[in-house]
Amino acid sequence: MSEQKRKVVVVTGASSGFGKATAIKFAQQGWYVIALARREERLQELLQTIGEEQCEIMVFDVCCQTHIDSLVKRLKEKALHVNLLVNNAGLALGLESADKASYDDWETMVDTNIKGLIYMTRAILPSMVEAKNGHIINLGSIAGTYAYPGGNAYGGTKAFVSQFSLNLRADLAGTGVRVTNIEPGLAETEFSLVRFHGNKEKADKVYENVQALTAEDIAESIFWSANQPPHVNVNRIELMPTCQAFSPLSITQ
Ligand code: NDP
Ligand code: 8X3
Repeated sequence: MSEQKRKVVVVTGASSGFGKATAIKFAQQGWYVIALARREERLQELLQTIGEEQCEIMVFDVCCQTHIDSLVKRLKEKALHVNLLVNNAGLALGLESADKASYDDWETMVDTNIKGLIYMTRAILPSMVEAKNGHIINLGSIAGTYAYPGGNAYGGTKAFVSQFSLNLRADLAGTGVRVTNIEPGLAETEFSLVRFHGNKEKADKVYENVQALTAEDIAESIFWSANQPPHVNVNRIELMPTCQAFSPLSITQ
């Protein structure tokens, strides 16, 4: 069977968490997976798990235009049409209040969560529009809707993802290309380990004694969105663990 007889999904940030679970889920369901991330060892492990028949990997930084260009070149050379792009790579760094936050952390979040996501989208979209077939699924967050102390720039990047997703819908009306924003709440992945710059004790505390969402829960919602009939566009899915809810608005004197 030629690769294109199977649907093709590109997953950014496939080396852990949601991206890894999504790559596995789609491969199990017969899709051909192109898995991208910076950590090669993790990608090799994923390749072993899924199998080379079903998956290819690429060491890839969404902030690097050369990497994006070489992906597009590789797709063209292999005559692969991308049916689905999952813009999942992203991160939160730090939880300090805005007056104490690190400039470097803010810059990395903007570069990855915003610029990486829009440049990936820009690179893949023309082939989808031409084929009148495609789907962009972005990973937003509840942090893009609900503010919390220390969320500052991270929440801002995810609000961008939410609005960018809606604006893509406006541009793509009539093309057959679909756009979905998945907006999860607390989910146990490497997210907190990254947010706290590798402090495992601090990261583990976030998930202590609570039943957070799992990476597989999110992969399931991505898979469900992608498998609606072509006339159905899921604009957004917001999901939280049952243990999480909204805090009251604060009033200080
Ligand atoms: P993880 O830290 O487990 O996974 C993040 C993935 O992104 C890793 O595979 C990492 O791979 C990749 N990544 C980070 N920076 C880059 C980059 N510059 N280029 C390519 N890949 C990159 O976290 P999650 O799975 O939880 O997060 C996935 C997405 O979901 C993020 O966008 C996050 O903001 C969002 N999210 C997470 C929530 C949570 O509570 N966990 C809730 C809501 C949204 P590598 O380091 O190998 O490059
Ligand atoms: C991650 C969810 O609530 O930790 O995007 O910001 S939260």
